[in-house]
Parts: sequence; C-alpha cells; structure tokens
Amino acid sequence: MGMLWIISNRLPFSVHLQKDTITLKPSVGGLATGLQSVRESQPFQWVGWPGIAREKLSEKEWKTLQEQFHAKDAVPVPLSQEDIDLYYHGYANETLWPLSHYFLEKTKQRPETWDAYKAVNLRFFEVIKHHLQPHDTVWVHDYQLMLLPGLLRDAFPSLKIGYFHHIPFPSFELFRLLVQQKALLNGLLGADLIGFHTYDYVRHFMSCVTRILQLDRQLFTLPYQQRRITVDAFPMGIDVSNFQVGQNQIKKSSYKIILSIDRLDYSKGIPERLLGYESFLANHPEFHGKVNLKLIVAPSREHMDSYDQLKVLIEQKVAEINGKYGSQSWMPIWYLYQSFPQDDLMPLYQSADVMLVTPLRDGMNLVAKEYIAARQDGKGVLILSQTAGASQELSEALLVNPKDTTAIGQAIFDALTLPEVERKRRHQAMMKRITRANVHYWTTSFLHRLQQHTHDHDPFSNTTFASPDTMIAAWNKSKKPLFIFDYDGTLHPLQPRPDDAIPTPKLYQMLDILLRRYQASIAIVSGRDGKQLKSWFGHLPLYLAGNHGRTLRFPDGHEEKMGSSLPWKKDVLRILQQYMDQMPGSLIEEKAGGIAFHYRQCEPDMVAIRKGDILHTLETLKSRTPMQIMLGHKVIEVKDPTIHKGIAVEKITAHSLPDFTLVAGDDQTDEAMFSTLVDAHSIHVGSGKSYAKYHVDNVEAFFTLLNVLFQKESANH
Ligand code: GDG
Repeated sequence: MGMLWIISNRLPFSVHLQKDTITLKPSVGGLATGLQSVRESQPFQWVGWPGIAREKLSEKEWKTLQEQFHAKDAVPVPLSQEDIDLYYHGYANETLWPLSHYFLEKTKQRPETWDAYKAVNLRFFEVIKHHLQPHDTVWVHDYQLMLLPGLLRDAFPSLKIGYFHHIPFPSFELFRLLVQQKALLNGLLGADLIGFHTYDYVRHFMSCVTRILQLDRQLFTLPYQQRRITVDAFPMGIDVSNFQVGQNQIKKSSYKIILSIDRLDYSKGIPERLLGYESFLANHPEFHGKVNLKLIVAPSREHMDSYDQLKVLIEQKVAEINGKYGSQSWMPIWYLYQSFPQDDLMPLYQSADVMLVTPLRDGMNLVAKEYIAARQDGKGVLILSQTAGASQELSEALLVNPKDTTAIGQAIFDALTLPEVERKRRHQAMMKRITRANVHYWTTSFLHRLQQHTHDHDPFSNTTFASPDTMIAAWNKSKKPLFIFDYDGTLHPLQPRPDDAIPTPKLYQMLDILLRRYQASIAIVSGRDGKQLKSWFGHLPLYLAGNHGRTLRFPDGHEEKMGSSLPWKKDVLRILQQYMDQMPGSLIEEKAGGIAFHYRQCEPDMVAIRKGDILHTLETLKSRTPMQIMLGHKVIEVKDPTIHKGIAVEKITAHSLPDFTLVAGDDQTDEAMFSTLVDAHSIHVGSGKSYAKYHVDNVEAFFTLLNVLFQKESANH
C-alpha cells in the first residue's frame, strides 16, 4: 500500500510567529491521538490549513513554514483571510454547521460563500495532487471538505478515498433545503468509504442520496459511477488511558460539583442548561449553599454575530442566577470564559460529582466520554442529552431532552441523590464500552475497511466484470454478429418519466457503426410498446421486439404478433388506479401486452410499505386468471405469461443465425434473454445477481465497452 494522507481543515499544530522565528506546537486532538496507533504500521502525511492567513507571512516565511511542516510530515494549504472568512466562517459555519445542527433560522445561503467553499476545496486538491501516487490512500475529514473526495476521484480513479463526517448528517427534510444539495452529495460520493458517528446519520445520508440523486442502495452499499461506495457508522472514541492519570491529586471540595464544559456554540444548549440548573435550585432549596456549577465555556468562532449574542445571553443568565440565588458565602455558578489545555481538564473532570452535557445537537461529544474515563472511581454521574451522538453508546447516563429544562433540573437532583452502588454500576458499563471502542479502534477499523475496499468487486454480484478481453477473440473472428439490446437502463439511462428517455445522438451513432461498419444484426427487445420503438428506430433495419416480444418487427419490415387476449386487464387497471391515488409520484403505463406501474418518483419509504401490499393484491388476482407479475427497476409489470423476452430472442437468433451474439440488459425482464442465450456474451448492466455472464456498472460503461469493440476493422475490409 502507498502513503496514507490525512486531510482536514486544520493541521494539528499551532503556528507561533515571533520576530523572525516560527515555531510549531502540536495540538492534541482525537484524530491525531488515534493516528499514533497506526503510525508504525502505516506512515502518513497530514494536509491542512496551518491556522495563519497566508498574507501574514512573507514569501520567505511561508517557505520556512513549509519546510518546518515538511519535517513533521505535514503539508500546509495556503488560505488568505478572505478565504477563511468566506469558506470557513462563511459556507462551513454559517450554512452547513447550523443546518446540520437543525438551526434553520441561523442558516444563511450566500452565493459568495459557496463560491469560496468550492474554491478552497479546489485549493486543497491542487496542493495535494502534486504529492499523490495513484495507489495511495486518502482520508478526508469533515464538512469543510465535502467536495474534495469528488475532485480527487475525477483525477485519480484508483485512489482509495475515505471520508469521515464529524457532525450530524441532517434529515432529508433539512438537507433538501440546501441550494447545493446535489453538488455536496456528489462530492462525498467520490469516496469509497463514508463514515458517520451513528446509524441515524447513515440513515439520513442514505435517505438523501436515494431521494435527491435517486441512487439505489443495497444495505450499506451504493452503486455509483461504476464503483461501489460503502457507508457505515464508526462511532469515534477517545484514548481512555490519557484520562486516567493524576487521580490522587483531586482536591476535595466542600460543594457538590456540577461540571459543564463546551465550546461557545448555540448547538451546545448552554442557555437551556442554565434554565435547567435554575429549575433545580428553585425546586430544591435544600441544596442551596451545597452545590456549585462550574460553567466553562471555551471561546470559539469569535466575531460571528450569533456567537457574540450567545455569549451575552449566557453572561446575563449567569448573573441573573447568581444574583437571585447566591449569598455572601455562596455563588451558585462559577463561570469561566476561557479554553484549557486538555491536561488541565483532567482535575476538573475528576472532581466533578455530576457532568452536565446537554447539547441540543452534537455529532458525538467526546467530553462525555472523557468524563467517564477520568472519573475512575465510578462515583460521578453523567447527565447526557438524547440528541448527542454519544448517547447511543452511553445509555447508562441519565439521558435528558435538552430542551426540557424541568427534566434537566430533575436529572441534576437525581444525579446528586443516586446511591453509590447505582452510580458505579452505570459507570462500569459505560467504561467497558469506551475502553473497547476507543480512538485506536476507531482509526484502525475505519482504515481497515478502507483498505479492504476494492474498486471492481460488487459483493452482490455473481457475474464477472465485463472487460473487452473476454469477448475480443470471438468478436474479431465473427462475420455475422448479432447485438441484442434492452432499451431503458441499457441503451439509455433510466429517467424519472419513461417519456423522457428519448434516444440520444450517441446511440444512433453507435447503431450506425454496427450496421454499416460491421454489417451486424441488431435487435432492440423492450418492454415498451412496439409503436414507440418504431417511432424511434423504425427507419433503421433492426429487429424491434415490443412489449417483451408480443410484437416483433423484422429488419425487412414484416411484423409478427404473439400472445393471447388479456382478460385480467380491466381488474388490474382498477387495482393499480387505487394505489396510484394513494402514492403520489406513481404512474400507470398501459401497453398492448400488459400494464406497468412505475414508482420511480415516489417517496422510497412509502414504496417499501406499499409494495408488498400491491404485490399481494395482484397475486390474489393471479390465482384466478393467467397473468405474470414482474418486478423491474422501480416498476411492477403485469403481462401475458405466454410472452417473455426469452421467446423473442429465440425467434430473432433463429432468423439471423449469428456467429457472435452479444446480449445486454439491466432489468429482471432481461434475465429471460440471458437464460435462453446460454452461449451468448451476456452482459448485465448494473449491480446485483443475474443469469448474465458479465456485468458493467451503467449505461455509460456499456457504451465504453462497445467503443473498445469498435476498434476492430470494418467488415468491408
Ligand atoms: C466535533 C463535533 C464530535 C480541550 N480543551 C477544551 C476542550 N478540549 C477538548 C476536549 C475534547 C474536545 O476538545 C472537544 O470535543 P467534542 O467532541 O466536544 O467536539 P468538537 O471538537 O467541537 O467537534 C463533535 C467531534 O468533532 C469528534 O468527531 O464529537 O460532535 O462537533 O476532546 O477534551 N473542549 C472544550 N473546552 C476546552 O477548553 N469544550
């Protein structure tokens, strides 16, 4: 394996500029700690912004900085103050951050910040591309760089790309409000492996790609542009051993300590937490003079309006509570607006009887896990918000709705009065979990999954990847080739409405090459109506099998009809009509040989519920009258059971007597062709199990394959 590249908005170092000297100090973060455990087996380089605006450094200083970073296996990305203002404070923190934390009213969508976001993602790409080798591995981090996987994929098809999203992925209802929803999703889909903290975020992401990009998911896999992308939950852990030092130095306090530590952020629910504490004080005067809330707020994103306003609000509320409940000898809240190095958090964690972590939304929240690790005696109690990702692993905490201030007050009381045995029982269970799922486990399991990823393997397919090599010898020898194509999903990408799938100039050109250059016979065998096929291809000497072979037009123009009358048609139509009324987005296509019920445009969860019901109703009818029910791509077809594509291709091959047959299709209905033409070069377009021998991923890939065959000299030579 080649080099591993970690790419994040910030490099894990702070730059100190004093007169002529530049010094770099490592800043400890979860990711940097986790990576220590892989460094020996896997060398890596880190790419990111060094934390200082480019214009603050002369050309010479920038060069020195680059060299110093180079010595630490890091590559700095130059960003100007304007880049930072528009990309970081702008699109990342004024659009993506509030939306992802469900603060719609704070979400701004400004074209200039989006332009900067695109430009900076491109800048990261430009910096890294000079260092990359095709078989390297790249791990991109977080919402500031959602476009980067796509940029990397376009330039380096064989690169292994992982992406981890550290914040919540919002539900479809919110994500769909982003003007750039498609670009962001397509950007992420450049990755091979996309990780989130929880299954809820995986579910939200999957629901966005299935609805917005109309991709078909298979469990945790997405087939996309000839690749398969894995999406899964990797809950981030901490380095537990880092938090288990200095236990003996805890100063005993005469108060019961309630601790709260956050970055200044509206997502952290600090005002609500203060109201919760106030509710506790109001309801429990017996605790006055006996408790103390240590409220530590680390400065963050200063000079952004909403953050400045929040700071004022917190200060007012702290003053109000201290003024109302405090006395000359007791202050209910100690408030500190400053950040501490992580080592200094330790004694705070260790002396806290209650840890109050009540964010309104939080991707994970490592502070909650750090408290559990630090409070080794098991006597502390964690109060944790249900809407923090960490709550899914730390279910023994006292879980609260962070908006319910009365419940927060009650939980504080419960925590302070919880018997020691119960505190220890809960602590032990959580400790066990965070020790096992620590940050080293997180890093290695993500990287291991990424390394396992291969670019040409479809875990759901029993077919092999169709390469021209598999058929080139037979094709080169052939004098009478026959090409049999399904239409929708094979010669034309599937469209939301069947009427929109009009043949492209590229398709006509391909047919022309086959007919003229190679004098090939061509058959289009489709579920579409024969009339429709004739309107598109009637001017060409092709076999046109409509309605799965109910009608067959030969190249010389003569036609044959097969099949019987459809006694069930009226009943099926009536049933499907009822479902159509209940399923917005569905439509019924009436054909000579049957009825198709399309649901491509329907809400996927609704389809999951209704589909079984529709099939059951149709099956009941089928027990009384001969009909065939087939499942296609987002379509249920009811048709004459005596007609299928297998019969059509038998007729066609018997008529054209080919010495080389290539047959391609994407749908369930095409399986009859594959199983009938056992000696043909059969190609399944798409993913999943098939009777075909080979597969390609999509229509584009199928055309690429045909183009390689077209390198053969013309049949006239
Ligand atoms: C994101 C997501 C997700 C050090 N000094 C202070 C302080 N630290 C350390 C803590 C902890 C870390 O910073 C804060 O971790 P969080 O998990 O709370 O969140 P963020 O860094 O804001 O950001 C979050 C995380 O990524 C990891 O994926 O869990 O949901 O938003 O290690 O020891 N923290 C605070 N004040 C200090 O003075 N608050």
